[in-house]
Amino acid sequence: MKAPKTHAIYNPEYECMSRDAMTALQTERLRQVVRHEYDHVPIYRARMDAKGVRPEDIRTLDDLRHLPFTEKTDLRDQFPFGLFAVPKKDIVRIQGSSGTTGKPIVAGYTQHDVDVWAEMAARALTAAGCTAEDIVQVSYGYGLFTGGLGLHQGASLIGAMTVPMSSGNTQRQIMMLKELGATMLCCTPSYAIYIGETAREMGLDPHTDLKLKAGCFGAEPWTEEMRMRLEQLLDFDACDIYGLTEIAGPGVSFECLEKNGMHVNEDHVIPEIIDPVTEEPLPYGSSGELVFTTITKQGMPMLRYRTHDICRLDASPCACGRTTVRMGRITGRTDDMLIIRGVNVFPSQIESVLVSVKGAAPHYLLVVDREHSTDSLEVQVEIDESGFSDTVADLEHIRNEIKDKIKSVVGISAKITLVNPHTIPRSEGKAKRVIDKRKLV
Ligand code: DLL
Repeated sequence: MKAPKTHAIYNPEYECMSRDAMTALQTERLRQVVRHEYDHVPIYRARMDAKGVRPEDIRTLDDLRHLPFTEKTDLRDQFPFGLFAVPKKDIVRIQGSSGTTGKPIVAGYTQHDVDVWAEMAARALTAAGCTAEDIVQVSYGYGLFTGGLGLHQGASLIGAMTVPMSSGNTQRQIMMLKELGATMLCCTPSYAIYIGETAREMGLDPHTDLKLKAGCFGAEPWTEEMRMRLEQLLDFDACDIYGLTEIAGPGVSFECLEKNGMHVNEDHVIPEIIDPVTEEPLPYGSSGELVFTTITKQGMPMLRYRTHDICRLDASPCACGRTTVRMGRITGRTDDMLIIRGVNVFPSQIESVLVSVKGAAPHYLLVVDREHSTDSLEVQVEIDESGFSDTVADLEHIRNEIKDKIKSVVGISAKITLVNPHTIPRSEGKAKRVIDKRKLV
């Protein structure tokens, strides 16, 4: 049941600021955060010194380009507390996601950071039509992943009835949607499609049996075709929402019901688009790599964090009245990170598992597919010459060890196919490690 389009705004003072006022606010906040990072985080001080940049050199937003970048590998190398800019006792929350090897990356939040993030999520939910009258079923995973807790905090701040379902157990999800009369659903878009398809298979008619009016869907790339399918399956409005652990979870940017790009919470983060090769900033409208600087975070502020997500920024006016710049859909990545069932997966993590398993060779191919709206991962791995002569029982043991380790290091189940030595094609250049057969529709 689609609700009438609303243009309610959670915090118009900031979301509808004039460009001049926003620039002044961002500049002031940027100067403070740069000074704070320089004084409290040794790697930022070292990098700024190496570039010959002092905090007082940052006077305008154009000066951002003089600051050093931050990479996911920095979070891994400084794991767990090296990037904290406040004493550990001031950190009240840890969230995390996968890093480029088995080691996770973590982000620390002060109470202020948690409150800011909750407001960002509340802004996103409000933009999708949520009010205190609503019942919000949160079907993102709860835990270190920011999806569940992020939307939960946002919905609670609005005063909506919040249902912390977490992900999984789809029939039960549907029973709760129906029995509680949830009006909003939040989960990954692929899971939402699966919920919609399962509800149909269970004989439910979303128009009469469910009360859903809208939802916030993100954490993985999706397309306009997927939106159309999802909206048709569940008979509601599906809005895109973006975020990342390193900056803040869901709510860094979000779509309003105009569905024409995601409004960036610019009073808290400054977005840039850069050319991933030259690392030079690109003007609005160009497609390139998205980079964020946080300007209100205390626990672990980030200067010029390279997301490796590719998109465009659009500063044209939006009919909703918000004046914040909008991000287009994420159209790809500049690195090899895959998102499989909402989990960030780097081929190097799988490789780190394979080298630790006796009898497995580090020659592998990841085959990613999507069956019935659910992602699947097959890891084809060569057994090494020594493993090859082994018995069937030994091969089974190798397969199980790889499967268990991948589950514990990467966090997802994979099908393991052992193949004969020298059968995975070798490449003279960059090895081709991934075949992604998923069509996003
Ligand atoms: O995925 C936070 C989140 C939770 C966002 C729930 C939206 C909803 P991470 O696990 O750190 O955080 O993964 C961040 O996921 O760099 C993108 O590559 C991808 N991503 C997140 N949102 C979107 C989106 C959460 N709307 C990484 N569209 C990011 C495309 C997205 N990709």
